[in-house]
Amino acid sequence: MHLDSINHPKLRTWIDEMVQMCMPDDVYVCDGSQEEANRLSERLLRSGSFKKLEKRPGSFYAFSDPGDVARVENNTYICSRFREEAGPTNNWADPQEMKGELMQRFFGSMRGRTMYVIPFSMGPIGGPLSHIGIELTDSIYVVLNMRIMTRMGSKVLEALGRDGTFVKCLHSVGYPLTPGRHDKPWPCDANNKYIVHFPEERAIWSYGSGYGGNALLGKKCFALRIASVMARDQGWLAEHMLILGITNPEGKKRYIAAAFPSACGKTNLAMLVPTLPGWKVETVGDDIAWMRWGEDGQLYAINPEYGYFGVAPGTSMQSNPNAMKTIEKNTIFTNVARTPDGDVWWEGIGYDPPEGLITWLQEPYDPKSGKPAAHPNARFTAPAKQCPVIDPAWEDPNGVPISAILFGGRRAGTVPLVHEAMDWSHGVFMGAIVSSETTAAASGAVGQLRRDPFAMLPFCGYNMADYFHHWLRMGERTGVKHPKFYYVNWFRKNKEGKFLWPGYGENSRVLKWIFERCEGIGKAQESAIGNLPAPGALDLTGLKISEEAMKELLTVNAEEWLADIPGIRVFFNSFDDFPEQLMERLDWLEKRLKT
Ligand code: OXD
Ligand code: MN
Repeated sequence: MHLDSINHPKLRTWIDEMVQMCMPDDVYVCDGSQEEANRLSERLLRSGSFKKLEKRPGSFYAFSDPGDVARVENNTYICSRFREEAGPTNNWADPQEMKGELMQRFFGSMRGRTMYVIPFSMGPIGGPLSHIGIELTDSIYVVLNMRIMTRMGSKVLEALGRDGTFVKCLHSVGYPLTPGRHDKPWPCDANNKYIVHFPEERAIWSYGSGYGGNALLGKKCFALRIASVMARDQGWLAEHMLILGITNPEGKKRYIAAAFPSACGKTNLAMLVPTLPGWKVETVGDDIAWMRWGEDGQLYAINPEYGYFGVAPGTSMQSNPNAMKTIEKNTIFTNVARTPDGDVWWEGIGYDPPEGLITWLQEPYDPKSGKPAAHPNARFTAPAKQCPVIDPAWEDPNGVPISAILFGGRRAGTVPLVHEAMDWSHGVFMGAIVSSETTAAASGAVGQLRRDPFAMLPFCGYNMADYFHHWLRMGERTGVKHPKFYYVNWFRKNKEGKFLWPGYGENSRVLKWIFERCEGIGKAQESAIGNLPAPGALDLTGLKISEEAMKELLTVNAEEWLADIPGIRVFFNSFDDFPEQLMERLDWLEKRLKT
């Protein structure tokens, strides 16, 4: 569509200003149609940025520059007016200074390219919990991914009207086609990436990267970093949580939200296939939840996204058959390996690499090289509605009522399989002490404990002390029905380093106990850290697991917990104005562990 199709004066002025700065050859407003997507995919096929996947209808293969493969936390900034507003866990820069620096980068950055205007809605268009963003980008790959990940196009402009509010999202790969310079399959400015948020202005400027969360600005940048600030200001919650529906054999349904750090199996849990007969799990979302109190006093959540941007390696018919079925068609694969007959492959897909495999670096695969065929952060971008177990209410604009909130991380020791908080503030405390051992997929030493409160450490757009206060305040609202809080750990190991719990579909046994606790029928026993399943309360029918392993999984080892306390205290003390209530909860916990 032509730029003149925009009849929102403020939006038009902003686009005009950005055009002046970025100097694209052309401006195009995306209508979101299939015809448009076909046309743009054709262009990427012709330029060599996309390859067609003959084995998967409507699907494409893309590979990135080796210097642009993941989110870049070191280059991510929260440019609030004052440093204290960003807090000790975020990179901060003065907004004016950062704008000045960025303007130089963006100046002429779109020369020789088209600027695409992407109107998108996070959440069902026009819904009471939804918000609109406009992304300006010079990347067709971004347009096509945004079309899967968000509701995008003309309908959003209609909903915006002449004066609706929107989040300003500016993105450039930073590779202008100046005279004599040829385009690349994956243009970027790998050494000069900036992922910058201006929370007061509700604006995002992203430069230099074309990958995932750096470039698809609706996801981490808007739906978490900017939205967390909007949520604090407006009295709701923007969280790094999956949402699932669970139905018991009698047909009673409840919804659960769950926060886990990256690489802890959120997509697998959201699409879980229960091993318990008669139980059913359905998916509302796998990464982000926006929640607010409903008029009936229940906490309601929507998934603001429209697709999944999932990690491919490790996804198989064993680990996540529903994800495998979701990505059979209309999917963009990035940095996986490809087969000569037009399919994809990755480590952990569940079968051997076929002959003639090409790695994500576009080299013939050599299993002896020790180098993986797919990048560990290779991704699929797939429409949510293709998930075979998508929840019937996943597009309900009012959201689904949340009965329980789970936190979890990867801990080889200390943390039992499941424990329950005593009340809301204890639940907030549980969220605040979330920690996870780093995996080989992330940079840094393997097995090191990283504190990742609410799994929001890289995604909170303001001071996390203030974020904890916000959560506590939300629970103080009168006339509301608090969901229950749980801390789970699927990753506990025995002395030989073997996982004690089988995980995946067997996690339905833990979900069943949580469900029954919400119904008021599940039995629990109190421990120093919270409520554990009472003996026999966890349904282990048909599961081969030793009594010893179960005992270990449900043990609270006071010594191990006490060893964790100093680290938590240091973390809490790193904030000014840390909530007294959570500090007292830590003292409470320490005292109980010592008696
Ligand atoms: C993600 C992440 O991509 O959390 O969802 O890193
Ligand atoms: Mn995530």
